Amino acid sequence: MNSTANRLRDTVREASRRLLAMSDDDARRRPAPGKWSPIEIIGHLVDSASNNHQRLVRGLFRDDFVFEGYDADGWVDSQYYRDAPWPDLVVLWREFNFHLARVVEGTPAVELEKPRFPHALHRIAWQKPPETEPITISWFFSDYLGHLEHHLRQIAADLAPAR
Ligand code: NI
Repeated sequence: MNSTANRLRDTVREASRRLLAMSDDDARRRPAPGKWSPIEIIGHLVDSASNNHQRLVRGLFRDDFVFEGYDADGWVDSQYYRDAPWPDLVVLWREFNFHLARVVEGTPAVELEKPRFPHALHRIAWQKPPETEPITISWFFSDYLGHLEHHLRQIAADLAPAR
């Protein structure tokens, strides 16, 4: 599990360097009408970090893993991420993820690998596992990282010069 925590830390450290070098205009530009700008994507990733932080820590105190989802678009709109100070939001996102990496690193392997059932990850995870089989926090955290990497690729692709 340390490898996933390390990968999260490396990914976020590297990405935040690139994001902090991005101009304010680029950060706020929507690639197409109705699509998120980079600042809205990072806002969505702050929502992902905060929701999954709750699931991660609460999950340690119980045998199941049934948690509510959230309306990603509604959350991004209602918090006015588009008007947030860009460097501050990037730093919030970076530090929140460094905290998550520390939490997972400090959690005993037996807790990370313990089968948890029932779960809601067939509804709320990024790559949805079967409803009928137990999940582990280790799997959940890898899925969290996969979702984060997916959105960083999205920012890079949106910024790439038009072909
Ligand atoms: Ni997403």
